[in-house]
Amino acid sequence: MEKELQLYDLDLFSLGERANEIRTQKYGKKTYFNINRHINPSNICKDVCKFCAFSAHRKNPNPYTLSIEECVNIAKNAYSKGAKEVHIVSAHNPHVGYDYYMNIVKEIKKELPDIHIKAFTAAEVNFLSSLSGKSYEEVLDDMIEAGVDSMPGGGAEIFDEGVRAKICKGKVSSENWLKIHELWHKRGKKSNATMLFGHIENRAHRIDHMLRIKRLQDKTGGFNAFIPLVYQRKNNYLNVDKFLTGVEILKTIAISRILLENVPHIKAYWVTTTLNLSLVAQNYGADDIDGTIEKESINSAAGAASANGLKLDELIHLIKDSGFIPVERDSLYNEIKVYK
Ligand code: V47
Repeated sequence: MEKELQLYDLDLFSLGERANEIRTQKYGKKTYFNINRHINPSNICKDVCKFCAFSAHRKNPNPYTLSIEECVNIAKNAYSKGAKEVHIVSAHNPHVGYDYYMNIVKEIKKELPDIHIKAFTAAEVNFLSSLSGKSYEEVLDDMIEAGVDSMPGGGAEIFDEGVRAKICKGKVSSENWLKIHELWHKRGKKSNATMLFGHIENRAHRIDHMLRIKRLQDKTGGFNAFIPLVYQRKNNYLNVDKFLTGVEILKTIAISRILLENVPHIKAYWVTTTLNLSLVAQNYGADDIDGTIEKESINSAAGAASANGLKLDELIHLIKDSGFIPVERDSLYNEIKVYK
């Protein structure tokens, strides 16, 4: 751990060089994105994560729960405009019942058998397990039967138990987050892994987080992408008065590329990294900047400029202009179209 931590002592350019070498070896100048649509079915949550501005509470006093029909219509509309993936993440709403979650997936799959459904973080799996009394295994099997194709990487936050107790007490434990992904991978399915950074954690916590992902990946090989999420500061209860510099963000992305050579992709999620910095991050190990999204509610509630997604033309043009080759991918990173 000490050795890995010392990577932060290197200057940004040396780190970037090492990370870029790995990125270039794997993908050359290609940068991946997809045409996707986020659906956040409800913002009513039984959990109280201090960093969250999305859940309905004093600072976001507009509770909502979409009907299953509304979710299906959103998916149909996105599909008609070219979306290949819906990314479904909800708050942990204890009032709608287990079947509500599964039926959203079932109904979307029934209407749109070709769309890839990336749904339910390990935090939701943990919530659905305690809501229903079912084991993690049973919930995951139900998800597969309903039509979930892959799992998003949310809910990981930061694995260090001390920090976790301060920022999201009561949410899925780090051990169980990892266990749920391991069970998912054992079913032959893929998922992503996130890390929320730039709040009260320190560099050692980030390294510890990455190494826990690396160890599980060595065992299962089931992670497609690692996504370092930059903490957004608005409208929440986490009082942070020191924020990350662009250099620290780029260093963290570069270190993740270096340490996680066994994870295929590093995603500089433009929503939290900002668009400009994610374009720069292409030179610091990142080979993916997520997608068009269309509507984003979780991070934009906390200040990110992502509420209305990003236009496809703009995304392509920005990647090209920064010297990289935009590649539209599907959710499992098969190439759909290379924009030369
Ligand atoms: O788990 C919540 C994070 C995540 C804040 O798998 C915040 O492809 C920053 O996981 N500042 C949900 N982040 C989003 C997510 C995700 C996004 C894009 C792609 C994928 C993928 C996954 O958003 C939550 C939490 O860690 N989050 N509040 C905040 N204030």
